[in-house]
Amino acid sequence: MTIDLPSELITELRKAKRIAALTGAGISAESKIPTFRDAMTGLWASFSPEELATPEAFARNPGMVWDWYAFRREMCAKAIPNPGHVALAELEKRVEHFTLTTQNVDGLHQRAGSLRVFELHGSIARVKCVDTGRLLDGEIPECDEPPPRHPETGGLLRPDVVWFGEALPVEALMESAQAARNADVFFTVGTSALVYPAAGLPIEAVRAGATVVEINPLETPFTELATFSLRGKSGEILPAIVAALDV
Ligand code: BV8
Repeated sequence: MTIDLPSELITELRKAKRIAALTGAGISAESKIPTFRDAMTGLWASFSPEELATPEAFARNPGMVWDWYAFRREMCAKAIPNPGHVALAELEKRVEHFTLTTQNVDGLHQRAGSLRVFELHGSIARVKCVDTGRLLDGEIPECDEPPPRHPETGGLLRPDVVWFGEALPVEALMESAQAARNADVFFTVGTSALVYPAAGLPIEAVRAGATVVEINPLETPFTELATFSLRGKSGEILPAIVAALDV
C-alpha cells in the first residue's frame, strides 16, 4: 500500500520541536474495537452512546450500563495495539516534545509504548465507587446482581470514565490545551470531532498557528480547518509518516 504524503508535511515534521496529537475511537478501529458510534450492537443496539454513557442511565439501570462496560472492557483487554498506535509511540521518540491526548478509554496507546498520554475520558480498565469516587484496588468482586459493590465503601461500582455531562479531568485537559497551543504540528486522528471539549483542541492548535493534520477515512466538521486532511486509515497513514521521516 503506497501512501501519498504531502512533501511539505514531512518538511514541517522534520523541523518540528513540539508535536501534539488528539486521537479518537477511529485509531482503535483497526484493533477491532468498534468506534464509539459503531459500538452499539447486540443488547445495546437500540441505544445511542449518548444515552448509555451518562450518570442518568447508570442511576436508571445500573446493571445494564455495567454490563455494557463489562462487555467493552473484555473487548479492550483482548485488543492488540495496531500500527497506528505503534507509529505514534515511535513519533514520540523522534521529537523533543510530544504530547498524546486520547478520547479513548481502551489503554492501547500505553500498551503500544506511548509514555506521555493524557486520557481525557478516563479508562475502562479502572472502576470506582459511584458515591465516593474511590477507585477499586485489585480484582472486580464477584456478585449475583451487577454492578458489584466497592468492598470498602459499599457503594455500587461504575467505570472510571467521563460520561456525558461530567467534567473532564482538569490536569489532563489543561496539559492537552497547552500542548495544542504550543504545538508546531498537531495531529487529529480517528475522531469525528463532535464531542467537546476534546474537539476544541484542534481548533486551539489552528488558532495558535500550528500545522494541523487530520487523519480520517471520512471528512469531519474539522476537515476544512486542517492544513492537511489525509483521507485514509490511521493504521496505514501514521506508519507511512514515520517511515518518511526515517528516509
Ligand atoms: C462536559 C467516555 C461539562 C465514555 C466519552 C461544548 C462544550 C462542552 C461540552 C459540550 C459542548 N457541547 C456539547 C457538550 C456536551 C457533551 C458533548 O460534547 N456532546 C456531543 C455529543 C455534542 N460533552 C460532554 O458532556 C463532556 N463533558 O462538557 O462537561 C461540565 C463541566 C463542569 C462540570 C460538569 C460538566 C464529556 C464528554 C465525554 C463523554 N465520554 N467517552 C465511554 O467511552 O463510554 S465520549 C466518546 O465519544 C468516546 O470517548 C469517543 O472517543 C468520543 C468521541 O467520539 P470519537 O472518538 O470521535 O469516535 P466516533 O465514533 O465519534 O468517530 C470515530 C471516527 O473515526 C470517525 O470520524 C471515523 O470516520 C474515524 N475512523 C474510523 N475508522 C478509522 C477512522 N479514523 C482513522 N483510521 C481508521 N481506521
